[in-house]
Amino acid sequence: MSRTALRICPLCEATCGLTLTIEGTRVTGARGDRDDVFSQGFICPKGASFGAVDGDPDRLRTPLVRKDGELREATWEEAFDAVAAGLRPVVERYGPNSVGIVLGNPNVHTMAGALYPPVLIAGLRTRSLFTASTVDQMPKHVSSGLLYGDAGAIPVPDLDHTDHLLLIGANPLESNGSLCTAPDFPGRLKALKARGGTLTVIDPRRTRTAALADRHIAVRPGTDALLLAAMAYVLFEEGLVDLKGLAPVVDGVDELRAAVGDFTPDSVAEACDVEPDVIRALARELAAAPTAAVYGRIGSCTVPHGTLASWLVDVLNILTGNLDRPGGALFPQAATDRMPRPAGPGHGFSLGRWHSRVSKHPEAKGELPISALAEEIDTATDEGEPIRALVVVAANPVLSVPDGDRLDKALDSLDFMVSVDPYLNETSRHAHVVLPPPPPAQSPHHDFAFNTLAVRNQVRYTRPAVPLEPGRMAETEILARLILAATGMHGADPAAVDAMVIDQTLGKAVKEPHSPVHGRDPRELAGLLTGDNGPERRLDMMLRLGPYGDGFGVRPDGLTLEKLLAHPHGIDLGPLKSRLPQPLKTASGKVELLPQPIADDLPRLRQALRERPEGLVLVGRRHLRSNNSWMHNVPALTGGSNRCTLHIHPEDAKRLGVRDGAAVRLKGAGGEVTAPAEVTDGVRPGVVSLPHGWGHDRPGTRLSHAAADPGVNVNQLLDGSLLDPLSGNAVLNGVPVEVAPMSRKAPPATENDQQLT
Ligand SMILES: Nc1nc2c(c(=O)[nH]1)N[C@H]1C(S)=C(S)[C@@H](COP(=O)(O)OP(=O)(O)OC[C@H]3O[C@@H](n4cnc5c(=O)[nH]c(N)nc54)[C@H](O)[C@@H]3O)O[C@H]1N2
Ligand SMILES: Nc1nc2c(c(=O)[nH]1)N[C@H]1C(S)=C(S)[C@@H](COP(=O)(O)OP(=O)(O)OC[C@H]3O[C@@H](n4cnc5c(=O)[nH]c(N)nc54)[C@H](O)[C@@H]3O)O[C@H]1N2
Ligand code: SF4
Ligand SMILES: [Mo]
Repeated sequence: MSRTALRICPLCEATCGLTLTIEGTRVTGARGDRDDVFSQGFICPKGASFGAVDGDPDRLRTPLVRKDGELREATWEEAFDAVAAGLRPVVERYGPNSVGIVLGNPNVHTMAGALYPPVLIAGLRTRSLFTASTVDQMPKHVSSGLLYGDAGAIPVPDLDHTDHLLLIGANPLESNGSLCTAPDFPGRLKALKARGGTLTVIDPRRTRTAALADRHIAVRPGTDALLLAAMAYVLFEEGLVDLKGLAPVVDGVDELRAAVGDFTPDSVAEACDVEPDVIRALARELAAAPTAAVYGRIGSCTVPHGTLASWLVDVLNILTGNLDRPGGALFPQAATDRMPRPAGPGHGFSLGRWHSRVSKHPEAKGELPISALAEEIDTATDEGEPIRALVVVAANPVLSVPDGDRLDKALDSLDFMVSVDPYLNETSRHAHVVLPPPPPAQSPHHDFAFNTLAVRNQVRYTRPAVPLEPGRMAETEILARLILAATGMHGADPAAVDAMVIDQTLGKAVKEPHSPVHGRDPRELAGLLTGDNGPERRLDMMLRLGPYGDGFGVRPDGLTLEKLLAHPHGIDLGPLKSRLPQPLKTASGKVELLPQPIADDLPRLRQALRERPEGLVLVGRRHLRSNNSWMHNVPALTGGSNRCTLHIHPEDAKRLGVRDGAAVRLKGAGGEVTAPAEVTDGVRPGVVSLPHGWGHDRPGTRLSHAAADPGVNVNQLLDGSLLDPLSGNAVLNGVPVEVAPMSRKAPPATENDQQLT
């Protein structure tokens, strides 16, 4: 007998509602939930394979603990004993910074990952925090921090209402969108065109997204900041700047005009490889559109000027009056956001409050660059202790971060490492303890992070679709116990962690004059919380304190967990609305258009006007049926186009003697890899593309399918030294590489060829 259950899909940022078919405790099917208030039935091939992802036989079922050098199955009790015994002596002997925390991408796709890591970081008081953000969107956090005073205030393009979308370095037809949560992103782009809107795509590859566009600009990788600066220049020069309603909340327009004065279309054209007339047209189209949104993603962030490019994306939205208005780029308001305080000056955003020990990288948003993780472990310095123990939650940095080989060795040298991971993979194989979370069908779901980035305000919660299998532990409980073990409270009741957070949060809320619970008794409020367990009570608390909440009875028709449970397909909270000046937390209480750290970084951009790559440069790409490094073990999702091949333009292939399908050798600053060539004019000349997340051929893993077709690790071509200095974000795109055919009988090299010697 089969039944169905609802589950929000955790496999990408689109957060589609799924209807799962369940036989016994096995998920045998998944289709889009037509009644979902946000996704309305949309599903992609990854979501359709939810059952296969969930039921992967290689998922770990019990904890593993290293004994006599080998990882062996153990009980939960043994595992947490080992965690406490491994971490505490390191903290006590060498101090909190000697314990590193590494948080990977799936933390934004689990409730546990949203609710517990902040408690772990605060409890350990370590500054050695590294996350996937510094191989991803840290430049956007920094630009938002500087512009708006809040690193979390990220404007989202109003996809469903805009007349013109300028999309930079993103390929939502494969990725399904990022920092812009939108189920059926492809359908929304088609709807934009159907209502007479226009789409412009800037990408060195002619992606499936670019193929939809009215205009595709195959920019030279790494030069978007120059291109966007020149667009800002044109807006000023041609008198197209029109802040509209934003004028009273924006500071620094004149300073900005002076700062972009050098970036004329003629001066950037050669570096970007885009004609000056085209740059002018881009600026004019943006200004002329009734409404428009500029949106940049991975290709605009993971480059040497990532923060400047991210800043310029918002600058263009502001100069054309498109920030914070329907059809432009808006700040979402999620149900679990804190109750907005009244508008007014805030504390602003600081960078570099501390620095990494070895290379002195400035912190950003409390994090150090994950590219520096290996050196923080393997390099001794006069001041401070190296990292000797590591807590890794949902991360596979050996594949996802530059120079995995070095990190591989560094991890081996640690006194202690614990991984919270469902797989024994390239990273967790180094752990002394592996704590496996249950598969997604056995976990509850709410999108704390993605609802703050969604193109429509809405709220949904799904309880576990399948009960926990015997011997399993919820990931929320795993992380709560891990916090206790790491902070010297091993053995205490994990519910104490939630109770402490609830106490602190309510205690603060009753003191805030703008809170609906101002002046009330926190214990009385705690007693009103509903939910089956700590995480649910915390969700209830956040909903009730939040902008749509019932305020613990103040607004009886407001949101509570009970109300949400009564709406299993979610509750629509309406389209995005204008919110400025309320979200601003800058010291001036205004949008600070030309913040000092940005102004200080512009000379570096001016230098880039003269830079031209001599040889080929590498960019990445994503495939629809994949997700970073961890979905290559599911047979239903591999094969076909989802393969680790090197895309190379026919002209480059011909010049280098590279044949379609033949093996080519790539060499970069961090090492060499070999991959089959796919000759295609889908990449522009001068650029080659290799996807990331591959290289599943290391020993000691348990990834039977992935190991059979391992691919190669593109990040081995990088040595981790290339960073965007403001954000510490890794440069993953536009990196110089040498390419040569493997066959001996390559045509004779000419002087201009990038042959390997
Ligand atoms: N060259 C290059 N490198 C890149 C990128 C690129 O574009 N080019 N992209 C970068 C980006 S954007 C990102 S976000 C990073 C991602 O890099 P990571 O954050 O390292 O993410 P993944 O590689 O997806 O690895 C996720 C890990 O979480 C585990 N996992 C899966 N589900 C769960 C769960 O429910 N709970 C727990 N605890 N663990 C789980 C998986 O088994 C895996 O070990 O990679 C970056 N690396
Ligand atoms: N199927 C699938 N979906 C995913 C993921 C996945 O691995 N697979 N990962 C998820 C994650 S963690 C993230 S962060 C998002 C990322 O979502 P997206 O940002 O949409 O990611 P990509 O598909 O890598 O698109 C980046 C594009 O930037 C282009 N590019 C490279 N360099 C430059 C440059 O210098 N300038 C410009 N203008 N473009 C450049 C690349 O050619 C590529 O087409 O996707 C998420 N969704
Ligand atoms: S688009 Fe993303 S969230 Fe939607 S079904 Fe596919 S993987 Fe899941
Ligand atoms: Mo990402």
